[in-house]
Amino acid sequence: MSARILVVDDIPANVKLLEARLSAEYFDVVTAANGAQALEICDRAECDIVLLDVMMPDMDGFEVCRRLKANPKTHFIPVVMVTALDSPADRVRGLEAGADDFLTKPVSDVVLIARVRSLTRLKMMTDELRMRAITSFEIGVQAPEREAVNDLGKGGRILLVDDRPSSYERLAPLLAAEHDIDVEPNPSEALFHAAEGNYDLLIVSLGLENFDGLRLCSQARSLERTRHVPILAIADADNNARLLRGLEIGVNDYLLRPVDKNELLARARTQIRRRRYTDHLRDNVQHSIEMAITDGLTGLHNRRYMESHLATLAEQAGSRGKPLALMILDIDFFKAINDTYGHDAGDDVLREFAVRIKKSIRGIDLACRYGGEEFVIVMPETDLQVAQMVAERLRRAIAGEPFAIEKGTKRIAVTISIGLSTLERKGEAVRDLLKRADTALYRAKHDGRNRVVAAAA
Ligand code: GH3
Ligand code: MG
Repeated sequence: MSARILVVDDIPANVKLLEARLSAEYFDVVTAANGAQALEICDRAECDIVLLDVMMPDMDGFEVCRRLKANPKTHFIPVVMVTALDSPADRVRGLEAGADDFLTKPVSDVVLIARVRSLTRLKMMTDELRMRAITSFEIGVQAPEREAVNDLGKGGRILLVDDRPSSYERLAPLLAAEHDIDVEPNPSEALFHAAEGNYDLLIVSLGLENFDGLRLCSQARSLERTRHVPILAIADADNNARLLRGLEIGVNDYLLRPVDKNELLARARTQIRRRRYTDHLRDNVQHSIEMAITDGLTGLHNRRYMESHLATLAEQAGSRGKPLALMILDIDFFKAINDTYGHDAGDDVLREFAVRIKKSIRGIDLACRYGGEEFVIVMPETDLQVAQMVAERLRRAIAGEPFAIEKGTKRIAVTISIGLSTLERKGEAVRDLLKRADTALYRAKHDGRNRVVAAAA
């Protein structure tokens, strides 16, 4: 996993030093000698992470960072401030400007590489999500950039795992000023608590009495429900090795004791903001996946989904020696409904038809809109006899109860014809299964409609 790192510093010797260390670890390095240059490079999306000197003439690092984070095109690029200033107040200033992390000059090699690696992972993940979400932006789903730029990172749900009363009794009220905070003093309950609580941030003390805080972090990383929840570790100042280990296993950020109030709040906000942004991206991806497999009018699966899923179902049935039934349903004289009552009335009928289908099938059955007014239902573990019963029941559910149209002011009779087929042998092509159901449907139409016809074996 390699990334392109932008090193920004007005002193050439500093640039050279960082460049050499990063290159030795196979990172790709670009450099800028001032803030304006750095902004241009970021704007052209030519880097993954920025290492930013604070004290520069013209535009200082804080300002560069603020601008990067205010720009929807660049706000997701992780920024590490590299600074000789190391008071909590300086760090808070940087965090408020939106910095993701700090390195103190002189920069230790190990810490530099650990941080850059951890941010690279983060950046890769966000890029991947952004890329997948682009499709949904294109079809009109709101891009999360604007919200992300304006999110202050307050009002998050935080779980603090800390077994020292003297510590959590101080930290919890501080955090409660901006967030909803729960305290879990019992580390062996913490993972369960975290998985159940839908948190935006876990804060984990690494100095727990009888429990390895890092183990908890690593468990949280591997558990599905907590995998994406950011972790902020609180460590004792003398334990650098454990912190590095933590970063390797996926701890997102850390604080050293004694914990500075403002730094705690600023780091919590940064993590929560980032969490919301990636969540939002993830939702967009989920949404576009759903759109891609769902029919917009009826909410049933669409043809594309059915065709790929039917193949899987048929294979499963074949290999397990179970039956599989398929029916094609087609509304009778649907064109006449459109012609008489209008296209909207036709849509009402299609929607209501889908509702009745859903009511009459099992959870494991697969229903989809195959096209226009034609629907397909796939029924695993169902033989011909049962399938015929289900189809007949469905036919009656349609013919037996008129359909409401024009906002319920009118009711019209609707009937359907159904063609049925079952998997004949292991390995039979899905195409043939569909074909035989279609032929049966044709016969149902030909024989007078409003009826079920099973394909000849
Ligand atoms: P048959 O009994 O032989 O199936 O006759 P039919 O009129 O149902 O079949 P035909 O294929 O002639 O007409 C289907 C009509 O369905 C034509 C098309 O305009 C209409 N249709 C297709 N998709 C939609 C839709 O999404 N909404 C509406 N309202 N009508 C649709
Ligand atoms: Mg029809």
